[in-house]
Amino acid sequence: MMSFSVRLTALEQAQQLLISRNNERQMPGNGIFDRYRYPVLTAAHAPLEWRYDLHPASNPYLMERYGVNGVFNAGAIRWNNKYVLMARVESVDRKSFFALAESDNGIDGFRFREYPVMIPETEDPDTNVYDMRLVQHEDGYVYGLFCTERKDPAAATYDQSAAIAACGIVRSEDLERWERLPDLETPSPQQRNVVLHPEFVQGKYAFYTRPQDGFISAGTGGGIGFGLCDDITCAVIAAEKIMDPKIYHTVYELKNGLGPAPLKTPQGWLHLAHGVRNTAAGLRYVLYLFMTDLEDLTRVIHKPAGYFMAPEGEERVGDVSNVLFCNGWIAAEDGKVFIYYASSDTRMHVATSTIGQLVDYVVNTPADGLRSAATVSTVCSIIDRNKKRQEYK
Ligand code: M1P
Repeated sequence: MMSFSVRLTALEQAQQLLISRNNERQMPGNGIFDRYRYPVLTAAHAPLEWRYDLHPASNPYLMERYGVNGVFNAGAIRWNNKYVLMARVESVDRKSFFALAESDNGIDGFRFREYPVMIPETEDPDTNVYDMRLVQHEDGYVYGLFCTERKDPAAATYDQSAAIAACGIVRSEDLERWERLPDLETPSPQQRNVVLHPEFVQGKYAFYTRPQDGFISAGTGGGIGFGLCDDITCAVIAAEKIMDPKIYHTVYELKNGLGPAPLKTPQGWLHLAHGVRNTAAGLRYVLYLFMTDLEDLTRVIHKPAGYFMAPEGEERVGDVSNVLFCNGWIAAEDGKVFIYYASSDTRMHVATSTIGQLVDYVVNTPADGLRSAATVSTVCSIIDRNKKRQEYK
């Protein structure tokens, strides 16, 4: 049995090695984005001070007292020259909470702040909170929209899993102190994946929503919705318009949901979303991109076929396997885009691209023809063009 101090030194050294490890871009990539070798945040990045009682008298075995199960689904923002992630930290007790981690270069060196984020509660306490989208709004505040989950009060006593998902809202001017606003009200019985648009639209706050009938099933909720509200301090959306619907035999056939807030480009608003399909092995979550009109935010003007990013290698395995989920990206001033995505509800990764590459991908990738024959026709036209290139060599 290692002594307390030897064990503590070993734990500290292992964590220091993990945090200071340089990340490596994986070449040659697909020309659209680059993946990196190592996750940027994992359960092992959680400070030892959160997980261990570091007093030899009360914890002579230096046991982990309150472990972290996973770190994933992080919101992202550039703040004071740092790349900042608002991570979903899931404790061993299954409760998620938020914690900020920051890095100087956005691809490695992420380190958690000393304490998790204190989120004030409404009169109806949250059982579980997760998946915050951070948005610097033109009103001057940074908003955090997240899912607040509570037990379904209508559930029978035997049913201890029925829950209600709603959109919680906090705002801050310094990322330290957070003011809780009332939860968003919409016509849908439940909401998840709600995102605040960064600009006013017709003088109102604009939200991307994801209406859903049940806690897991989107049901009659038709896809990604859009709605306006006058006052974010008691946010009510009277009408939602579905702007990106679920569609049969696509990667977003079962449900979808917007990821981070869209990025403004000269060609349109660039959106990143997740799409879900069912398989014999369970649900499969992939990421896709689309673009909406700069004037009519609900008009999709470009939408490439299929997925932009799907789970690969070790990303495929975790607490909820075969899942990629993204609710944070950062566009730097030089046009570089840092896409922070989680794999299998377990860990956080980064992929990098540029606004130029992402716009080219969205504008020039053929749309989904929705039938095998259309896919064959698209592939043949690509081959035909490539043959001509060889003839004119
Ligand atoms: O487990 C995959 C994801 O499932 C939910 O997303 P959605 O509501 O789109 O199905 C969320 O619980 C999300 O946190 C989770 O990553």
